[in-house]
Amino acid sequence: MKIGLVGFAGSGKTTVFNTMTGLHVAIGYGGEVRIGTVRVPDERIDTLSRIFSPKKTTYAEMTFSDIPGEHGAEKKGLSTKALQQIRDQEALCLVLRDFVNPAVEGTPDSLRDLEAFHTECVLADLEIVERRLARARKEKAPAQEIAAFEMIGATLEDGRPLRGLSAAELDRGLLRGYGLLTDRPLLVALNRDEANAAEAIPVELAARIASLGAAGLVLSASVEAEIAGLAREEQQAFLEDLGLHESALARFIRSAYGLLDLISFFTVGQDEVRAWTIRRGANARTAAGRIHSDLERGFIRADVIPYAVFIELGSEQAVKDAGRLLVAGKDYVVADGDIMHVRFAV
Ligand SMILES: Nc1nc2c(ncn2[C@@H]2O[C@H](COP(=O)(O)OP(=O)(O)OP(=O)(O)O)[C@@H](O)[C@H]2O)c(=O)[nH]1
Ligand SMILES: [Mg+2]
Repeated sequence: MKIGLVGFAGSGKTTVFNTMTGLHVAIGYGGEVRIGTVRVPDERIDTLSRIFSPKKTTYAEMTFSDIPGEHGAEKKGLSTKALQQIRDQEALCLVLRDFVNPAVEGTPDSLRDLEAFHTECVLADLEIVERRLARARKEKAPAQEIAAFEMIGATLEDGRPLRGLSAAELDRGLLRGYGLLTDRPLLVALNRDEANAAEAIPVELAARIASLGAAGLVLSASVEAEIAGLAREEQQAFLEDLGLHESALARFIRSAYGLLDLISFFTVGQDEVRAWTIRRGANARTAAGRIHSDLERGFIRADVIPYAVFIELGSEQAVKDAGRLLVAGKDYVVADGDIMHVRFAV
């Protein structure tokens, strides 16, 4: 999962990046895009790894890109370069400034900044869609395709994000390759002073986040970046002082998995215990394809043990003996925590 940290200059993107990755990138203005990968903590993987003692334990990963808020001529919208960097991401995390930054003029107004970011995304998308529509008309594309792009254009003209359209309303196959920004899943991180670190998102802002089809989360990046740099045992006490129970990364991951509707399944053995990430609702064959395309193409069946059943009975053999191994065909809908063994032939 590739997540881009975006937002206006001085909103704290680099500080959030350090909070999430535990890295110590120098904060300040501008700079290059930085990339950092973190493992998605999962106690189930810790447990499976203890049981199997594999040569290798692999957690799911999340890659953060810190994208400088570079603006084009006279600050009229994001620059072409910044837009391209944002389009490359699978999901976006908009960092909103809710603290006084002496280097940035004016008092913080996170609702205004959210609106401004959304508008920039809408305009950037509209430009692409209008160009695409003009070409489709000129080339006499199928009426259905033209109608779809007209509907997309009208949605954007209306100021609505494309992510709000259901699969029935919009065939996303048409959008592939265009990198439309308002169709990207959006997480809004309200970055504030440590005194308010545990306070909820203001009602009005929360409502706007919801109407944009996004998810919101609060953090206090500068202090949480320091905490992220401490030894694990020390972190908890500092978090509790702020009124928090979990690290910013743990909260972020939970929000992101919820927003993107992601779940994990596992593969186990003496060589490797590993977590894989898929969309909820994916079937066994699609899940097999996450592991390797050969497993998807040559899929025969999957032997599935729900994590809870495995823990209850203690070993794969005990699960088999108890007749609780699930033999899953290609259409089986994978559940969070399924331990899968894919049978395939190529
Ligand atoms: N009080 C407070 N200050 C913060 C917080 N997060 C960041 N800052 C400060 O805000 C300033 C800008 O932070 P950066 O992380 O460099 O912001 P940025 O969004 O990466 O800025 P650009 O890369 O220039 O777009 C720094 O002085 C940070 O210490 C926060 O949660 N609270
Ligand atoms: Mg920065």
